[in-house]
Order: sequence, then structure tokens, then C-alpha cells
Amino acid sequence: MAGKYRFSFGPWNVHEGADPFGPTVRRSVSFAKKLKMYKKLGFDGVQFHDDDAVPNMNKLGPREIVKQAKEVRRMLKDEGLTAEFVAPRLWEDPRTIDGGYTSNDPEARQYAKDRSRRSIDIAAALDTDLIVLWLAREGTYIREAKDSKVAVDRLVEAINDMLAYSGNIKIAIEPKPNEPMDHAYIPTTGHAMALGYLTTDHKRVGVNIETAHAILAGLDPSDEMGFALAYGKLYTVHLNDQNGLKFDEDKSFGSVNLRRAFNQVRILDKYNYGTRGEFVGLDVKAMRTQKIETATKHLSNSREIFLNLVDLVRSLDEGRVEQLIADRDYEELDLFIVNHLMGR
Ligand code: GLO
Ligand code: MG
Repeated sequence: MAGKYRFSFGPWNVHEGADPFGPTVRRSVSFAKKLKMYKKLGFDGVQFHDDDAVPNMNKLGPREIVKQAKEVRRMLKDEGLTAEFVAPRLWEDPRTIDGGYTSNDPEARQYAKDRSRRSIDIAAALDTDLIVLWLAREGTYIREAKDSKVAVDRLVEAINDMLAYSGNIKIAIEPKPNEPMDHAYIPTTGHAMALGYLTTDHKRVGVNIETAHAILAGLDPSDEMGFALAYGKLYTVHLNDQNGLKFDEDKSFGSVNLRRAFNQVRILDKYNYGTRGEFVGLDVKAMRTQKIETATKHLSNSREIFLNLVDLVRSLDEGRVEQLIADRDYEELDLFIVNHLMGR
């Protein structure tokens, strides 16, 4: 049964290794070359920022943007790949220094809305109906800088604008509690889903849960996933791993805490994640120390770990688990799971 999952990653997951304290350490790889890597690494889906597809989109009119995006769709087709989603990259433009949708500057807010509409055009041209919103700068460094109630109103207004612009799209909000901001306005799955219910068409607003972001919020990623699954709102995932409360590490899936990864796979597999067209999305970073020739191992390794965990999940003696739950012998259940993870 293992192998029925389809995997995706974004071109930013193959990168040059710069960090806030040092420059790039690897050559950059062209987008066309990156596309050639996907199938070899076992991936079928490509996650896009809008400007991954149309790099200088801010200088182009809507028609030219669509034309260039259609060209990218052709490139995908040639490689047998599918676009999973498009995410408006709102956090790099000078106009969004203080945020996009929640900026105090009305011109910046308008730019963010216009740019989101262009992302929707790109998604249509790439033949996907999924838009991911990572709300990078929608927060503050100091609380007094913005009004937190108005910020939510503005987020709702921006999402409504997108829902009205296209009747086809679905929006997956990707919550994250901090980084780059001190505090983000939509830090958790619960916040993201509640925000969706304030919009004009909540049936089309769900979430993208990233392992590391849940951990940074002090939460268990598999429980976050269960919460979204209960509402039918887990549109996609960003699997990776995170070693405690520090910068967003985007480590290979399962590489820090195997049991935590096992439980994510378990909840996804149990509730048929993937059978409704969802991809198993990764958002992982190669370590800066990795040489260029081997700087894609974080992707293939994460996929391999996921599939091995699918095997472990499916070979777990669920009858034994149920018995231990019935006996309320959670100490024994603890040992049983750890032994299972150790192949005993
Ligand atoms: C950063 C986010 C980022 C998004 C991506 C898609 O912390 O995880 O990588 O997932 O930009 O919107
Ligand atoms: Mg992510």
C-alpha cells in the first residue's frame, strides 16, 4: 500500500545556503534544472511562490503574467509534474516592510491585494486551484505598532477579495507564530481556521500545517493535523522537523523526533490524507554545510522517512493498542510504541 502518496516541494527548497549571518555557499540552480530533479527524487508536485513561476511579475501587466505562467505550465507538463499551489510572496517587496494585508499604509494593503489577484491568475494558468497564504509580515515587532482587532478585519477583507475574485480557488492559510515577526497575528491552526469562518465563503478556506511552525507554537503537529482533519480543512501540509524553540530550522522530516513524525504520519494515514487529491508537501532546507552535489538529500531523505513511517504505522498492532487503552495501561502503551519504533 505504501507509495500511494504523492509528494511535493517548492523550488526554494533547493537553495544556495545563505543565512542571516553569511552569504551563499552553493551555486544557484536554474528553475528548469530544478524541475528536472523532481521525478528523480520521487516527487510529482511543485509548490510555487507566484514569482517562482513569473520572476519579475511586479514589472509585468496581468496579461503578460498569465502568458509567462502558461509557459511554466508547459514546462511542468514536459516533466510530467503538477503544480500543487501558488503562494503570493508578499514579504520581499519594499512596499510590504510593515506587512501586506495588515500594513498601516493603505497603498501597501492595496498592493498586497492586487498581487494576490495576480497569484490567483498564475494559479489558474498553472492549473491549480490552491492558494497558500503564509502571512509572513502580518504581525508586529512591538504591540503598539498595529491594532490587533483591525488586523484581523483586514485579513478577512483581503481573503474575501480573493474569494470574490475567483469562485474556484481554495485558500490554505499557513500559520506560524513568529519569524520574521516577533508575534504573528495568525500563529496557530485554530487561529487560521477561525479566521476562515469570518470570511464570505468559509467552505473554501482551510489550512496548511507545517510541522516546525506547530512546534514553534509549543504545539504537537499531529494534534494540529487532527484538529484540521476534524473540520475537513487540512488542504495541505508542510512536513519537516524542528529542534526546540529557536529559528525556523526546516530540518528533514523525522530527523529530530521520530515518534512525533510517526504520529503525524499515523493521523494522516488513518484519515485517508491524500485520497482527496492532497499532496504530502515538504518544506525542508538543506544544511548550509552540505556540498552542492548532495544538497537534495534532505528532500529524498524526508520522503524515504515518511514512507518508512507509513510502513511502521500500518504494521502497528492496533488490536494491542486498543487493549492497552482499554486497560488504561499507558505506561505499557508508551513502551509498546517506542519498541515498535525500534523495530522490536
Ligand atoms: C516559512 C514558510 C514558507 C512558506 C512558503 C509558502 O516559514 O514555511 O516557507 O511555506 O513561503 O508560502
Ligand atoms: Mg512552510
